[in-house]
Amino acid sequence: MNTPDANKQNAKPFLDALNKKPVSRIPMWFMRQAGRYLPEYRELRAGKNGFLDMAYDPVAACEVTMQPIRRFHMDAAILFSDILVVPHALGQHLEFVPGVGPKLDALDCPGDLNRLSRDNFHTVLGPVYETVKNVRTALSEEGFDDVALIGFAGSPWTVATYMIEGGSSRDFLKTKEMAYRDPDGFSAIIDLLVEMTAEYCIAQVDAGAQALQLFDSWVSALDADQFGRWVTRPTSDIVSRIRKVYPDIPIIGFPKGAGINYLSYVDQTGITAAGMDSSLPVDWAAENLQTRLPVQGNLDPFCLLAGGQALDDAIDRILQNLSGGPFVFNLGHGINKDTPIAHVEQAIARVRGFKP
Ligand code: 1CP
Repeated sequence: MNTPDANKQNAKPFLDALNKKPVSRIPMWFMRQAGRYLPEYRELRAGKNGFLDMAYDPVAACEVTMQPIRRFHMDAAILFSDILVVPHALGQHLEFVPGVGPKLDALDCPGDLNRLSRDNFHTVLGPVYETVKNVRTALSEEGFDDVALIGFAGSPWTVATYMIEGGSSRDFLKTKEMAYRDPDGFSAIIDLLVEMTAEYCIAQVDAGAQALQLFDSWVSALDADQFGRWVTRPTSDIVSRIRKVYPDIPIIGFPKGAGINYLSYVDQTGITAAGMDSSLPVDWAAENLQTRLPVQGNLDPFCLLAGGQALDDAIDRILQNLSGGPFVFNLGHGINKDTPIAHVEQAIARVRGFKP
């Protein structure tokens, strides 16, 4: 029905903000919004063998993606998957060990790349594309016409750290050593990730993703020169490859902890919007980033965990500085699993009730 009301319903504030259009409300979603802080997630997870099983189950993964939408009516759903499905689909052994985290069969040198193969890449990732289709159907059938679906991937540097360290790391010693000692060899790993990450993102858009986010969680480990080489350049390559196929797809870059390197990153990568971690001062971001492109962020997830007056104050500070330009409210990193639901509700009410 083409009434003015129906038109209004079809607007998606999240996509409008990324396209620098006027918004009917400040769009918001939370990184890791589907996850262990939700009782309905824990319940579904308990019936599955493990995290990967759930990520490769298009019905369960769709259900989990929809949980925070049904409960909170966030402005964007983010595909439930993980950045490590890319090395997994290249044939690297991956498991998520409860209480420990991801474990991979580490690459000790660039020559170990020959253990990997791209032959089954899209077959392994087929269930993820199926999930994307299922979520689009669910959003539409359940009347969430104003909610957009975000697809995502890890950026090459961050994914390479897991492939080389064999799991989470504090100092990324093996990865940094390889990058300094054998930059050409390390480049071969990054270049493979550039190519496959771009293909993976394009396939998610083919399946129905309406925006993409590139997670680069561990860039604070790099000096400015290495940042240019292993973060800015590969991200820019991925963005151009995606744009050749989908010139208008919004791409959010999230180089967590980039600090002053955010400036070269937003200038040189071609991303649509910058995801900001909590360490960026919002007045600096308003002046130096938001004047160039839409920004997203950056409430400290631990402030959300703590709640109370500090939470309201932090939200007001962010909104006072950033609501005047293109902006998506989010956390500065993933939500902590011990966050009370009541604090999430408090944050949403504060953002929704904000009058500039
Ligand atoms: O036991 C569980 O339920 C598993 C916990 C979990 C979840 C919920 C993992 C394991 N991954 C995920 C989902 C996930 N991961 C999403 C889903 C969408 C959402 O709701 O946001 C996304 C976008 C990610 C991305 C991801 N995975 C990143 C980048 C963002 C970030 O948090 O920095 C990284 C680094 C990972 C690796 C990862 N996945 C899981 C673990 C325990 C880790 C290691 C984290 C670390 O090294 O500290």
